[in-house]
Amino acid sequence: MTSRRSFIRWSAVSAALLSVNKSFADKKMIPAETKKPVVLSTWKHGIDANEAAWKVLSGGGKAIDAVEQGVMVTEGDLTNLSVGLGGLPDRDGHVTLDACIMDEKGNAGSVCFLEHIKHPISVARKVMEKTPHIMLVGEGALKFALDNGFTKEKIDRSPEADKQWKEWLKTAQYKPIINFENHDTIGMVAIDSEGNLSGSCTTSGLGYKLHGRVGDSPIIGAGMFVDNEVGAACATGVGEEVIRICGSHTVVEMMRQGHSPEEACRIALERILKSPKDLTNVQVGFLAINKHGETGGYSLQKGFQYALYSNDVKNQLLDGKSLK
Ligand code: SD4
Repeated sequence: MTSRRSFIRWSAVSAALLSVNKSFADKKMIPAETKKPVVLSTWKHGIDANEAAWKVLSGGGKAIDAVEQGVMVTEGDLTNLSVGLGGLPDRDGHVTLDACIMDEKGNAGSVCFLEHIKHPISVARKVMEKTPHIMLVGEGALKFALDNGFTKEKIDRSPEADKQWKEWLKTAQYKPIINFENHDTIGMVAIDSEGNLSGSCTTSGLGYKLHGRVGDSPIIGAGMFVDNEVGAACATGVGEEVIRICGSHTVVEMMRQGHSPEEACRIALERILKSPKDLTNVQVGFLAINKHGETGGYSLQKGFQYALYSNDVKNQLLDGKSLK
């Protein structure tokens, strides 16, 4: 039988535990209500992508459909030099595409080093839905795409990408450009009206990369990550630096610890900055959304922009804060 003294002792312990829990909840600063739906995506091209995503979300559609249909707009734009078949080639002249997608249940699909396919994000979704795997690469990814009804596009390089590559070949210097014409990889994260989160990311990768190089964008946890209990994040910039710290996963884990989306992005970038490498000319940007529909973006260098669409903010291009 519990004596009065031990009852009092246990009551004191429980009260202390409750107050720890309370301070954790306070730290999370849980807002009274969740903002939904919300979608945000990287760079200026995010504006058009958000429009397509919003059509899905505002009609009560699912976040996973919104993030696929959103980035398909960017993939389909042949004038875009950093996403889809219009992207800059590797140094041997091949346009090789990387993409990944993840839903609220933790299902994920990814393709890397894929050529001649207009919508790698949709191939990634098929990998997620039709196979027991997460990533398919190169020839295997192409075969899977063709077997599943995708068409092999004839185009090797867009006219502009071809022109720029031939110009580049004259010096063949490898120097990533910090904010590539202000539009780069597209990463997108969204919360739908049911409060479910999803994310997508698609890119032609760094221009003039080595043949076979794959960046962060198709890697679940690096280029993009979703945890439906906590939040979602995506990345843009020099993929090697993002992979080194499992960037998007790190951002989500920081949100789990109670940090706001913006703080979470900043903390992940500070981790990148600890690298002994010279990061003077390296750009990395993160976007994040939490379970309450709060959002944030942050980058290493100035110049990172992202597009945000919610009921309050009707598709605006915002300047992310930066460490430098
Ligand atoms: C990559 N993160 O392949 C992508 C490309 C990108 O700025 O975002 N470039 O590393």
